[in-house]
Amino acid sequence: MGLSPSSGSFIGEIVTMNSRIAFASALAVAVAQSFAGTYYTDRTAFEIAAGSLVHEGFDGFAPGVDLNGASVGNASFSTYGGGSTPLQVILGSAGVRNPMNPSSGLNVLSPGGSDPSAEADNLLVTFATDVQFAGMDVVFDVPDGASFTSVTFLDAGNNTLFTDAFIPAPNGAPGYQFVGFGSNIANIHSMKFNEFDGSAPDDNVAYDTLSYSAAVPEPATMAILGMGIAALIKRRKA
Ligand SMILES: [Ca+2]
Ligand SMILES: [Ca+2]
Ligand SMILES: [Ca+2]
Repeated sequence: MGLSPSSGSFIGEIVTMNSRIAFASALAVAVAQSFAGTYYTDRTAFEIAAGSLVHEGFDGFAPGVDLNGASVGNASFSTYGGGSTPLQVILGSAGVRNPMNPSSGLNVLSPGGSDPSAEADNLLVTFATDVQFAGMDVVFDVPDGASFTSVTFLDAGNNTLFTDAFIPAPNGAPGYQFVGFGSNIANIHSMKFNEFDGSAPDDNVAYDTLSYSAAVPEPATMAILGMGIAALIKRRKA
């Protein structure tokens, strides 16, 4: 192409158009990624990928405490859709029909407490500040390989990020199963467990050792931290 006075602006147009296309495709990628991530059924792999995590194992509460509607740190707990109440902290050894094996300490969180007839063990965990990684152990009182429990991870707009209609169920020891999700961005707002076996009498499930991403410092805090580090480097050089 010959270089005429107009060619410069023509190239300029192309550059502008290309950057517009690049911007548009970057947006498309961002949208696609907001619904992408990794599902984990192995706690070790989840913890390695997640890095800094907060854990809540319900072991600091006295057995009998009802956490329905309660907030603990960044997480709040409730039942939904006719789930059993109270959402009670119980000793794993007390169990429901059978003793349950906690994945941490002595306690688990049991919808319906130790009442064997309170079987709709639905749990909703909501985060005040959205997190990138969230997971929990589901504890079965009859670890016979039957699941009938789903888990769904949702964003703040109630869009499903990931769902597993039948989480893997343990068959024997340790009697609990980890499920977790690592999103590409910090957009996990809630984690819903639905225990839906209609047969009666039916298994009860409880929950233990919630793990979620620790708070990321705010940009302003990061800037202040950055300034502090810069000042330290300057001092060292002086
Ligand atoms: Ca525990
Ligand atoms: Ca049940
Ligand atoms: Ca129950």
